[in-house]
Amino acid sequence: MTTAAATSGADLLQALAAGLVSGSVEIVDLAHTLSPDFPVMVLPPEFGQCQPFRIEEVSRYDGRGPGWYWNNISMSEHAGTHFDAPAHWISGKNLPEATVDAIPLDRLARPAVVLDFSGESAKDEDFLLTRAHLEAWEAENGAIEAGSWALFRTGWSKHLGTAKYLNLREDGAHSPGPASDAMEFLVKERGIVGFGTETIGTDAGQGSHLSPPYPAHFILHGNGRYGLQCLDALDRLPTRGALLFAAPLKIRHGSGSPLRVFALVPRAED
Ligand code: 23J
Ligand code: MN
Repeated sequence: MTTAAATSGADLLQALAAGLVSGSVEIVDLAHTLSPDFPVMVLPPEFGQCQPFRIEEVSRYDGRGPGWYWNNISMSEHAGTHFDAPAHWISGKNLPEATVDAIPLDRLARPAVVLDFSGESAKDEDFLLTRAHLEAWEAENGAIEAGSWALFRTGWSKHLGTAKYLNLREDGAHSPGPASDAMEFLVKERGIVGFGTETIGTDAGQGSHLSPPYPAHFILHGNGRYGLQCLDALDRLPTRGALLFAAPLKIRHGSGSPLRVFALVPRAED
């Protein structure tokens, strides 16, 4: 067996293509379906609000267009399963290549490491992932590789369609997310390319009360890293070994975008 480093780009691509055709490499869809009833982030009323997905039929093989079907759509850049670029946050506003149209292409296909904290999140809806949790995780699973996506598995995607997804109460939303020491560790010491969550934001529902407020947004984007939110099917990914494709729309000066994010995984052995 040759190692990847000794294998030419042509051979690697040919092997991957063969795996896709034979089915030994499978594709897992990590995006939810965009629809007008997909929930969006709700901010305190003094702030501008993000608009949900809207769709309006232009014609459907009828008087408005006898031979064709098409729709007009509109939405927030942060509706549905979506990508956050560094310029989304004030901490990233002066960074180069900070908007979705300027993201270096090598970032669009990267390995993923799945951090499974679904058990903890089921017990505590405000579960905060800390550096200590990550160190314990690494002691069991090995170090998180530089250049990877860290995907925070909480089981939250199964709450979509219920009130528990946003879990809004008088005092705001309640959903799991990272503490600032976890984000500092992942970004500065592990060099992740980004952090992905099943919840409506990369931050905890109560993330505005942390220091800094919204630590995932502040630390990721202030360091030129990316966010993915409202991911689906993280329970179908291996802890390591998935190759994640996350290509946001090329919106001029865009802060983020809905996207069809998916992962290549080895077919489960039977
Ligand atoms: C704006 C303000 C606060 C947050 C967010 C957006 C998001 O989570 C988002 O979708 O990026 S927390
Ligand atoms: Mn967002």
